[in-house]
Amino acid sequence: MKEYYIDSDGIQLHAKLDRAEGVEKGPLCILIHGFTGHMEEEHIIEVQKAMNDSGVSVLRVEMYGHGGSGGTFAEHTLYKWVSNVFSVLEHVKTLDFVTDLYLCGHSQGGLLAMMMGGMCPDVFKALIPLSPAWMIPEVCRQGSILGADFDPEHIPEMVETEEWSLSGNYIRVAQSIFVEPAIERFGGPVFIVHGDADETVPYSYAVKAAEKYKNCKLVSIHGADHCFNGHLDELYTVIRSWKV
Ligand code: FER
Repeated sequence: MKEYYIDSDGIQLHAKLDRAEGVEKGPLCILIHGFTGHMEEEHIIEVQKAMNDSGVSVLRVEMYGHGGSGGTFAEHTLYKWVSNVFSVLEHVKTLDFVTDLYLCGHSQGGLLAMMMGGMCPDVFKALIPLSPAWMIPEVCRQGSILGADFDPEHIPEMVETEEWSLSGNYIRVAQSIFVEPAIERFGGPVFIVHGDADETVPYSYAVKAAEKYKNCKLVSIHGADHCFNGHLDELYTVIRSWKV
């Protein structure tokens, strides 16, 4: 494992690269955590291990305001995360072992993967959204996120719960995002993994996304929650058996 920082317009993004053993040249999967998440979460590590064991190298990167990266949580937005991924892509160009590129993200990271797929349909060979939170733009337009309610037409300075506080700019950005056009623009293989007992992001969104993508396989993990707690072995098996 190599640990380092990737510059993203002056913000240092914390990254860890785990090469697949015995693979001189091969695919790389960029792996991104969710909202309030980081790269050492059990489900993220499980996916990294499964990918590595499948011969896929993995670059875990923590996005703006998360984990060991620069920026504050309160000031993060999906546009900042989009810029972060562009910076990661510049960095990846310097890795000479990389053949194909995959993008995998959990939850808000899964939404990000779906957005990036629409912007860079020729860059990513495949997308792997895990419990993708692609209802975030919709719920922000309606005036609620993760139990915090607000007036969607008069967005407050800050949105707060007991666990976190977030600039209203997060909401403004999210409200401007429409995921369907991004879904339409990506014709490559998409592999969605979602627990059917997820109470954070309803499983029905995975079904809806799978219907909209041209080339999507959806695997549900029965009884699994948003972070696949207690179902990590199944998550491993599902990722391990995935073939592009
Ligand atoms: C929301 C539902 C889910 C939300 C964020 C998420 C900010 C993302 C969760 C995750 O990334 O794990 O309403 O609003």
